[in-house]
Amino acid sequence: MQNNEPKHPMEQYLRMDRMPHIWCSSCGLGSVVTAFMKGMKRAGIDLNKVVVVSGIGCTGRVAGYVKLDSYHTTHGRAIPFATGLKMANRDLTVAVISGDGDLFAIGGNHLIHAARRNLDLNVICVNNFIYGMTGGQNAPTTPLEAYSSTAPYGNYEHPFNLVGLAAAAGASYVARWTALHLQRIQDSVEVMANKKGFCFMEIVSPCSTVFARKNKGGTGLDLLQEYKQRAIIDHSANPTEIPLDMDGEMVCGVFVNEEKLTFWENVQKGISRKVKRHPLYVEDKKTQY
Ligand SMILES: Cc1ncc(C[n+]2csc(CCOP(=O)(O)OP(=O)(O)O)c2C)c(N)n1
Ligand code: SF4
Repeated sequence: MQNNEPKHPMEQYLRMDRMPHIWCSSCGLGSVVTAFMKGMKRAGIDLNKVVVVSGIGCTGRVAGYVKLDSYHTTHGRAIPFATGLKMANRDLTVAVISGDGDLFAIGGNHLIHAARRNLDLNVICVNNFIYGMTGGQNAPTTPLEAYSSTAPYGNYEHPFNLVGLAAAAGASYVARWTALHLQRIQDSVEVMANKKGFCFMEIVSPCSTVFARKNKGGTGLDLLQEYKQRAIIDHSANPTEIPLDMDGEMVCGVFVNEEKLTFWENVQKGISRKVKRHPLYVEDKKTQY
């Protein structure tokens, strides 16, 4: 008998046995996952060799939902975990997808050093300006004067500018989009998947349940519409000069896209200078040191 049940359009990319997911309605995370999976597919790489690593938080659930090898690691430790994976098996494409709190608060030190070393990782930070999963506490990205459950009079702290920080720390690729720039996100995922070195993408995404509610932002869709109005694309912008606040422009684009030796290439270069029979030395005919 023919089965006329409608198929989920993302069925081939998601672990359907985990559905329904736990994300709130009109949260931006679903769109981010769709764009990520489509971008990876378009990148033309073997999806059996793609691994997703997440830390803890609402964004951290991505690792559980994508139909790829994936690891849901401890809070803040997605990057060290991903580093180990990539070092142990350089054939893998390793993508870290995690929240702004996970990557820039508890995990902040790991992120800047991974960028400094130019580790071969693709890091996607979903920035919803708050700690979503734990009830809306301040994150290091919460804009000045925004309300959170730990800032009932408005936030007094200057937030990190994520793209500025990643670029200043040495990332080879740095982009920022909102969760409405779905084609742009796919393009960036495709580029990052095929690019060597530390690639970083910030995706500004609505948290309908805590950030929107505490800041009278309406639904997630209302927030997305607001972000769309505020977003401008300027690839030539200096990433260190485009912080995000509560009502100014959201400058989006690809701000850094350069070639430089990765950590592994520097290891090879160092070893080849010393001894070519070292167990870690792998002759690479394309790269002459
Ligand atoms: C060591 C440790 N400290 C604190 C927590 C509690 N905790 C869970 S998720 C989270 C923050 C999540 O925020 P973010 O990374 O921005 O993710 P979101 O939920 O907003 O996507 C915190 C502090 C934890 N799980 N482990
Ligand atoms: S709490 Fe916020 S970030 Fe978490 S699932 Fe709900 S809307 Fe999304």
